[in-house]
Formats: sequence, structure tokens, C-alpha cells
Amino acid sequence: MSKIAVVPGSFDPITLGHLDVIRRAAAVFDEVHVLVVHNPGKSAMLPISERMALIQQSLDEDPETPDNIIVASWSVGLLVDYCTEVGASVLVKGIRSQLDVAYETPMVLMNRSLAGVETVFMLPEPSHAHVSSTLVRQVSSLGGDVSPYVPAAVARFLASTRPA
Ligand code: COD
Repeated sequence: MSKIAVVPGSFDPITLGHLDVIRRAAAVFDEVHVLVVHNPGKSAMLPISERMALIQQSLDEDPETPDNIIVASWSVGLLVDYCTEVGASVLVKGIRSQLDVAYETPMVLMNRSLAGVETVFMLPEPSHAHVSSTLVRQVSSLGGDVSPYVPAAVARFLASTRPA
């Protein structure tokens, strides 16, 4: 039976840290769903459709992207409802520090209790451990160069949206 994993996130926008975790998940599981989810605790910069397009473009532009990755979104109901719908038994979360572990742990236990969905934590390359979508948005809006932290498609998109 094929093992399906879901990598959920706001991806507002996708960063090289996210991409690193997605690639690691795709090397371990048979099928990986990169799931764009609205986080009510954050005010979004990009609409979900734009975030999905940037993820897909970033994957398409890398010739080494495996063909077991699907990009999707989920805006109604629980994250585990999506897992049940597609037959996924595992969530993959990227961990940058102990702060991420503390933030994710209650969700791990709740998702297991709600639907028996397990969570696997994956660490990115240390060079991506300080990267977050929030900081990327901030650096970009203040005129900084975000190209070391995001896929080329995102860097182009952010540059194109900056006022001249
Ligand atoms: N390196 C490695 N991992 C990273 C990096 C990086 N540089 N940056 C972010 N990550 C990880 C994060 O730790 C997280 O695991 C994931 O990537 C996504 O990060 P974000 O910032 O894009 O997304 P968040 O943190 O806003 O998370 C959104 C979720 C949808 C994952 C979250 O809100 C969630 O799980 N919601 C569940 C809703 C639900 O069903 N609730 C009820 C039961 S818990």
C-alpha cells in the first residue's frame, strides 16, 4: 500500500526551507501533497491561488523535482479531514528550532487524537534554519534581496511586485 504524506503550511510565500523539507519528504514517502492552508493566526500577503502557483512553478523549474509531489489547498474544515479524504496517514512538519517543536507538539497530539494521523518532524539544511516566510516578506518589503532564501520563481515574483 502506498504511503501518502501531507506537508501543510501557509507558504506565504514558499521558501528554500519549505522546499528542502518537501524534497526530503518526497524521498521518503510514495506520494507527497504540499497543502496550502489558511492559518487564521496570520494575516496573509498572497491569495492561496498565488501561493499554489509559486509552489508549482518552483517545483517545475527544478529538473531534480521528483514526480510524486502534488500541490493542493484546503480551506474548509480540519487539516486531518484532508488527510482522510486523500488517504494520507502522515503529516510532515519542518522544524527549525525548539520553538517550532513547542509550537507543533500540541497539534501533533491533537491530530493523532482526532484522526490517528501521525506527524513526522524533518530538519532542513542548517543554512535554511533562520528562514521564514514572515522574514522574507519583511526583507522584501523593505527593499532587501531575498534571492538567497526563496526559489527563483518567488524572487522574481516579489521583485515584480515592488514599487519602482
Ligand atoms: N525550514 C524548515 N521548515 C520550515 C521553514 C524552514 N526555513 N520555514 C517554515 N517551516 C515549516 C514550519 O515549521 C511548518 O511546519 C511548515 O514549514 C509551514 O510553515 P508556514 O509558516 O508556511 O505555515 P504555518 O506555520 O502558518 O502553518 C500552517 C499550518 C496549516 C501547518 C498550521 O496552521 C496547521 O497545522 N493548522 C491545522 C489546522 C487544524 O486542523 N487545527 C486543528 C487541529 S491541530
